[in-house]
Parts: sequence; structure tokens; C-alpha cells
Amino acid sequence: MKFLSCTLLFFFILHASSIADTRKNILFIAIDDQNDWIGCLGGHPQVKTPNIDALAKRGTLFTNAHCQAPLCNPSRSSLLTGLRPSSTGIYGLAPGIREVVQTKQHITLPQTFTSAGYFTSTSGKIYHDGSMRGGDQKAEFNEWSKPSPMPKPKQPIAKLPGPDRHPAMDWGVFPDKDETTPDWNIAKTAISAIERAPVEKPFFIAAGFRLPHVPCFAPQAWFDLYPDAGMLMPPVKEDDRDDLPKFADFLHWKLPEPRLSTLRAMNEWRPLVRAYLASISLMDAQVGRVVAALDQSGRAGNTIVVLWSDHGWHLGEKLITGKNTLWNESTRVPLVFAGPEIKAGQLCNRPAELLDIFPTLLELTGMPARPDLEGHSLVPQLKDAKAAREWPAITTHNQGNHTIRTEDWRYIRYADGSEELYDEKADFNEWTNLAKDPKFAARKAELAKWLPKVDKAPVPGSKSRILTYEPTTGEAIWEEVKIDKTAKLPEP
Ligand SMILES: [Ca+2]
Ligand SMILES: [Ca+2]
Repeated sequence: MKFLSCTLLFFFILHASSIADTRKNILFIAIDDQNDWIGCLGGHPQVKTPNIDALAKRGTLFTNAHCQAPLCNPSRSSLLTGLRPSSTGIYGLAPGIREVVQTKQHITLPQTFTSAGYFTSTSGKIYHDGSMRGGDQKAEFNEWSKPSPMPKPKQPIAKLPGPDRHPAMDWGVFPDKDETTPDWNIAKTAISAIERAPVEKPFFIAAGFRLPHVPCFAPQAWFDLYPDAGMLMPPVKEDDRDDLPKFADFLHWKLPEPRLSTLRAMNEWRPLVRAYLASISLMDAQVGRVVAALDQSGRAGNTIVVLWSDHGWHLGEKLITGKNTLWNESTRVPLVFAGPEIKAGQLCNRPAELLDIFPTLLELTGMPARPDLEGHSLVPQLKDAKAAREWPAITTHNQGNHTIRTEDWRYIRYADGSEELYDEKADFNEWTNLAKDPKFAARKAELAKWLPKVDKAPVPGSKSRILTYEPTTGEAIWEEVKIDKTAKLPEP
């Protein structure tokens, strides 16, 4: 009897060791400040992104995907924890998730796969820069790449006013070669990870590209794709802000990103648009290199590729540049899933949230679902783009400011109770605010039901782009300075 059980144990061990670990791999591709100017999303009719377009054809493209916060740290913190900004109180560029009591011990998306025995490797910007430090890093990914050098021209290229201009606010032809750009090197590290990934275990490899985040620098060849003559500019309605509540201004009150008036005065609007387009194409080529390495590895058939951007960017629409708004330019992002059991060539118009990535990857890889996550798996839509979806996409910028985006409508409610409503089918540019029209009262009430029930104050230590509102006095405070409500939106 004893002999028999020893034999059984021996055969069990032999059998177990001969079964390959067939769990699905994940290639996780992030883009920084990439709006919907992607060929397959149609945000700019001339943008050239052949590699992302090809990836989208291999899988499912969400055409109505939105970030949870229009700013790096809160957006990425939300995606990586699976929790809404309004549930954690993380709204600013600081603090990071490990400095916040509620999320200090929270198991993140990458940590889930590292703990499950995956080979995990990251390059570039996945977490907000500097928000995941030292000892905390090892629990997230097995391998961290060294930050890629970010060369800068000796003098700023773009002509902008003021000696105190933010050093990131620059764009133009620089450097000479792709090989000296951060994104080329981020791709190189990701390719190396794909090539080195041990075959006996699944991998989770992340590449976080930096472009088209400012500074929008790219070598000349990428600008040559967009000759200045004939380059189309984004549509701008000169009186677009006249029907906005004043509180809309406060969400992007004082920022380094120039206003459209400044760009026009300095003749920098066209150069910025051109540099943003060139930067997108450079980044797209790096996505192509990484996906090609996956194909060459022979492991693509068992790998889920997910590509996303942390939020969008205005390039003159609503008379501003940058992020920090609750309109399509800030909230709408590319979101693509491709791989086994994902239907190819699909466009899904259902609202999707970056928050959905975490539960979707758990389901696709056969990991246990997490009841604490606030997103919803997109697997039904990955099988059939027309599958019904109950939930809208919700974006939050600081406490009390939320937008609800369905297939047909956008509703915005600011902390002081003021509102906007847009008919997305008739007015995708969101030019005509319908919120004051009594005809839409029932529509607004129906959308308002989705406003987050938990709406936390900013966590202690919150800073950079923090807006608070004091309902008893009606005071709005931007970065600790009381806003003069009679003042115009500050320049630049
Ligand atoms: Ca960003
Ligand atoms: Ca308007």
C-alpha cells in the first residue's frame, strides 16, 4: 500500500512537471496623453497610425472608451487599482497609491499577475512617474527598466511667452534619430523582455510610451508625414465657451498648457498640431515594433494584447490645449483588445471604461473575479461587439465633478451643481450645451442616476491640479488659492 502511494505520487509529480503552463500571456501597452487622433478612431482625418490600426483589426476596438480621470496619476491609479478616483480620493499628480491609506495594501493589476507566478516586466510609464518606489516596485513587476534618457534641445523650439514657461511645453523637430527618443528605447526594452520571457511560464509585459505627451519631439521624418500645407486643424467654435457654466473654467484654471489665444498670438497653433501628429506616428511605429516582436516570438497565439491611453488632450477645442476637462477631447481614449477568444475586426460602440481593463484581464486569463473592483468585464463585448452593456462611462476630475457618457449622451455635473448636456449623435464636438433646455429635464435626471454615490474629498497630501469647492461659502479653490469668480480664464 505504501509502495503504491509512493508510485502514485511519483507519477503525479512527473505528470505535473510535464504539463506546460498554458495560461494566457498579456502584452500591456500604454500611451500617454493620446486622444482619439488614431486612424481607426477617426479623431483626426490625416493621422497615420498603421500599426495601431492593424492591431485593432486583429481584435476589438472600443470606439466609446473613456478614462476615469483626465490626468495621469488619477487615471493610472484608477486603472491599476480598479477603483474610481471618487472612491479613493486620488485626484492630483500626488500622492501615489502606496502613499494612501486606503490603497496602500490594495493588490494592483500587475501585482495580481506577479503573485500568480507570471514573468512580469515593465518599461516606460505605467504608473505615474515616481509614484511607485523602491521596495514597492518588486511586488508589482519582477523587472523594472531604467528610466529612458529624455534628451532636450539646448534652447526651447516652440516660441512661448514668459521666462517661467514650463520646460515640458515644447514641440518641434528633435532629436535626429529615432534611436535617441525615449519611446524607441521603451520599445527596445519591451522587445528584449518578450525575447527573454521564460517559455515555461506565462508573461505580463508592459510598455508605457511617453509620446504624444509634451514635449512633442520627433525626428524630421515624422513631420514629413504631415506637410504643413494642407494639414487640417481641429474644428473650433469661437464662442464655444459662451454656453458653459463658469465652474467649467475652474477645472483647468491655472495650467502650464497654453490657451488657444496664446498659440495664435505666437503662431504656434499649427506647429503644435503638426508636432502632436508627428509624435503619434513615432509612438505608433514603436507599438508596431513591439507587436512584431511578439509575432516573432511564436507566442502571439496565446497572448492578449491590450492597448490604452491614460486620457486625451485638447488641441484648441474649447479654446484650450491640454487635459483636465470632462469633454470628449480629454476623456475619449483608444482601447483595443486582441488575442485568443477575442473577435477580430470588431468595432464596439458600447461605453467602456479604462477601469474595465482589470476585470477583463482577470476573466480572459481564468483568474478569480475580484468583487472589490469597480469596473465590469468587457468579455461579452469581446465576443460580440453588439452585446448589451448596462453601464455608462464615468469620468471624474476632482471631488464633485463628474461626467456620464452613454452611447448617445454626455451629462456633466460640477461640484456647485451646474450642468452640461450634449447630444453626441447630433453634436459630437459638444458645441451646444442643452442642460438649460426644460425639454431635456427627464434625460438629465436619468443620466444623473449614475453619478458616483461615493464622492471622496482629496486624500491627505493631494497636490498638483487639485480643485476643491466649499458649498457653504460657494468658494472654489485651485491649488490652495481661492478663485476670483469674476476673473476670466487665466492665460496662457
Ligand atoms: Ca497622461
Ligand atoms: Ca458651447
